Amino acid sequence: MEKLFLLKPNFKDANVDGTEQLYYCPHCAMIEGVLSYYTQLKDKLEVIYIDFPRPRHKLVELVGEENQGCPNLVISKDDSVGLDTSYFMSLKGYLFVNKKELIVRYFTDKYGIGKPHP
Ligand SMILES: N[C@@H](CCC(=O)N[C@@H](CS)C(=O)NCC(=O)O)C(=O)O
Repeated sequence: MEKLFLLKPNFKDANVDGTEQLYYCPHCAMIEGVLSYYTQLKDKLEVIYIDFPRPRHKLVELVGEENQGCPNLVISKDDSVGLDTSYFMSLKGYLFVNKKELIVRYFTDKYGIGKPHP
């Protein structure tokens, strides 16, 4: 099953301002919006919420330290038989993509959901 990693909201980031300001990841929020529009995706994907601080261990185990940006969709080659996955990166037998535009492209190709209006 495809694993979709999203950051939990309400994190602090000392690298931005060193204060108590809380943040959410706007890229993950966009994916959350798509999941709420197309609720059938929630039955198809394993959605895994992880904490903001790096290293993000569950993700690093799959795709390595340098690829832990979120949102991140990790799939196996079996998940994508017959689909164009040329825009995925490949590591340790997994395919992954960590750009929101490409994650929703996969959802459209595989599950037939709508596309972002141009
Ligand atoms: N181009 C990516 C940007 C995603 C992004 O910058 N995510 C941040 C969190 S808001 C992140 O995980 N950055 C890398 C890191 O913190 O290690 C997208 O469109 O999805």
